[in-house]
Amino acid sequence: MPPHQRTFDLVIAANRLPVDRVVDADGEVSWRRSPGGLVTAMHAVMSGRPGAWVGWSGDAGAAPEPFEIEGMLLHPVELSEEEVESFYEGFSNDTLWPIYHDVIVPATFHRLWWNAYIAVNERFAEAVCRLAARGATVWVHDYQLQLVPAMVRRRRPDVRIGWFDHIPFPPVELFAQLPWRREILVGMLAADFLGFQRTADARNFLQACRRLGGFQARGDIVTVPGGPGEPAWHAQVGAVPISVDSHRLAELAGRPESVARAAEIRESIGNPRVMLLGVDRLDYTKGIRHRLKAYEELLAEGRIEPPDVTFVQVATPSRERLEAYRSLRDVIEMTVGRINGEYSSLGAPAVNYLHHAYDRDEMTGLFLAADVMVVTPLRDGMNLVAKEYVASRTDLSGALVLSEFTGAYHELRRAFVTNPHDIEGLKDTMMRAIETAPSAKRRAMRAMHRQVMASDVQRWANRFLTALDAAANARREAG
Ligand code: GDG
Repeated sequence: MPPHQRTFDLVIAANRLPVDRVVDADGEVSWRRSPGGLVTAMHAVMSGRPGAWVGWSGDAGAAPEPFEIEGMLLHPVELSEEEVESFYEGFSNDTLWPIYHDVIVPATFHRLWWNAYIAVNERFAEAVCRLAARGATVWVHDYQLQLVPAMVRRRRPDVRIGWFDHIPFPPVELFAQLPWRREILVGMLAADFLGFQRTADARNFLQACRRLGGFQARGDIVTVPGGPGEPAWHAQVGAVPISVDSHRLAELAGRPESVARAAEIRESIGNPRVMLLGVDRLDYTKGIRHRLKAYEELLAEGRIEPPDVTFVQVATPSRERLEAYRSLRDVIEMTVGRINGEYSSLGAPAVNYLHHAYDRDEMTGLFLAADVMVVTPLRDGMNLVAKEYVASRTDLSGALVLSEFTGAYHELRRAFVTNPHDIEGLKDTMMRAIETAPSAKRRAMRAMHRQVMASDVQRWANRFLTALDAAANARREAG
């Protein structure tokens, strides 16, 4: 059957397809798996399950034909150049992203961006409905597609709809700033089950439903009154923290090539006694500036000295057309330049700064090479990097500095926990992570490693799908 006529029992909708289009020197087109938290997690979940994935290819203009990869149908959705600016860069990343991350930078509101958000969400919903078999499970992801549940429900009352929020759900006072707050809540509430990273996110959502939507929210169920003659709708809300493909990461970490690569990396930066590592998308939520400031002050105070202690920062390029991201890059690169000018010697930079994306093997080499992983977001839904580091440390060595403003903090309590706004505190925490006796670090890492190995991404997906089934079944029985 031609791909566009097939239907599926599981349909994923996420802003991006899990692949990037690559054109080689001969003009040959191929698809490469893209980096990013959602994709990394969902790829692991989808492998081995037949299904379809609806998403944007990453290029503006006409969408490529649907194609199959590893048994999964990928269905590209078209975004025009104008929609990339208004829907993606505008409403998603310049309105919602700041509001949902504590307004670390101010949010921008434009009514035209909102119109584009509606139009693109409709397009996603149409594609989902075309691909969903009767009674299928539809799993909608993240803040770019909050209206899709209601748009799908209107066309296809037969399907079960789950929605998962990868980023924080903001406190009601911040969410209240959105001129379209009620429409967004109504859009989401057509799902049978809405999953969040932390209990606090689920609580914030329930409060927004009560205080801003005027809906009844009792326990973890929100009731939406039906139209005339229609029954009320009940949406179930819960916390289902996402995780990583722990066993695969541990297996990769155990390969002799990974161990050899880690040794090479350390060699290439002058064999420091302590290698500190940061790996983030270059995003203002990740606290890269704060950790560099702490590191710079530790150098200035003579508490550490390169090449004995060296910092490696991977800052993966992200959202580069947005002003907030461009100016963040300038500030970070200026800081790195200043630190290196002041504290490096020939062949031994104080900060090794890498503005590239790397493949998974190289990431594993970096995780294995690092004595201290520094994860200091000001706000982060989960932070998979923290969990990836812990999963990779199969010999139970290493130390994790972890911001209390990440979702991961709620599970990895044995980390060296820090408030990144408190630079003195961050400096002390980094020093403790360097100086604590290996035996104590080992005990902490053992507890965290066990936790991450037991709660992997497959378990997360099963928990989500089970909660969705339970919610949909309860609705059916009640109706
Ligand atoms: C969002 C939420 C939530 C990064 N650089 C490279 C690369 N990565 C991979 C990491 C990790 C993922 O991307 C990043 O995930 P994070 O969770 O750290 O952050 P976001 O991208 O902001 O993700 C976040 C997540 O969704 C999942 O729900 O945890 O809170 O903001 O897997 O390893 N991967 C490769 N090369 C790179 O250069 N291969």
